[in-house]
Amino acid sequence: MPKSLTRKTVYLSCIFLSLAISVSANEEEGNFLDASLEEIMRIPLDVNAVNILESHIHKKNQWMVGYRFMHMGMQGNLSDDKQVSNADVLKDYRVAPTSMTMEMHMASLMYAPSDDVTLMAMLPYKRFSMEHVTRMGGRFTTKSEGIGDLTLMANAVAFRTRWNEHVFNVKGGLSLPTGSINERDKTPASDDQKVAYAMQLGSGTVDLLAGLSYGGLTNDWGWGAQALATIRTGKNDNHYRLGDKLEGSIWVTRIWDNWISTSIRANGELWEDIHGADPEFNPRMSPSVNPDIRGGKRLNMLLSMELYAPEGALKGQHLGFEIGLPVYQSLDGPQLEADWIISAGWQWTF
Ligand SMILES: [Cu+2]
Repeated sequence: MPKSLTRKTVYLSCIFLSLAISVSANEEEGNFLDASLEEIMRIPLDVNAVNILESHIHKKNQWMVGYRFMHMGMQGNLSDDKQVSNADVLKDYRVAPTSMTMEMHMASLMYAPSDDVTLMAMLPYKRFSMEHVTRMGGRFTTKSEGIGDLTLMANAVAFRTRWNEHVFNVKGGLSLPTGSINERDKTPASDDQKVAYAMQLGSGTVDLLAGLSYGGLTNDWGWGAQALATIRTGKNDNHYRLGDKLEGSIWVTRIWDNWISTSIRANGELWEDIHGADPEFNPRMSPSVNPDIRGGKRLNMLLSMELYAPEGALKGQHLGFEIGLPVYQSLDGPQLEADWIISAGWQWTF
């Protein structure tokens, strides 16, 4: 036999063998032809699902439950892209925020009534801690924690290729004001002081969400882009409305095997100042309660890894890890600047 023919025979036997294995593995499901083809094509619609939650879709009648933990550290103040010292902040304000941590536990639930529509609900539990220094040199910390705003969203496929090598979807939804906007804590000025805008757990308003995602996929690579806008409506019970927000991401994923992928992602965020003001705040007390200097923009670079259980008892489970650093920020300030962000998540699709 010529060499090339031998090679072809070997290839063909390999393909046949793997087909046979996947067919026998999927025998119970009855739908073995679809399932085995799918495995060959490896159509992980949710290849980056843990780290970019809103972008993916599910197959008809699939459910997904998920949990994600996020931690963001902020230290020092920026005004535009320039650092501002505490002493400089204290020339204009009686209190300067010096650092802040934000932790979020996010529960998510997804269901696809059809191959073209995926519904999702997300509920965060947030915990904030902010350190301050006063003009007199005193230091104090304020904290808040609790349930944030409930998000309901639908992803609708606008365009897809047969094997989902390219999927383009549009999304819309609502954020409902289930999070408190009346969080309070002890400060040197009062035993019962409302905490800053950024430490309140919700927006207090009904917010509209609208966005687009595109995802592309081969056996070894994934890539995609997403844009998501948050449009706030009306004013909340405390007479203000948080600024509208626009977020965008682009990413490239290397699929190393059917159980592991790694990604690099650029994520841009743009958010406006607060409209109106909570009358309880004196905006000259601290920049964190001055509604006119809360806007900003930021570009983050993030590295992530996702692990999948393609079969066995853990089939359908995902784990994801992501670490990110801001590479550019420009803030209406003085405003605390982000230093780093990490997250870890789990998902189970069934
Ligand atoms: Cu999902």
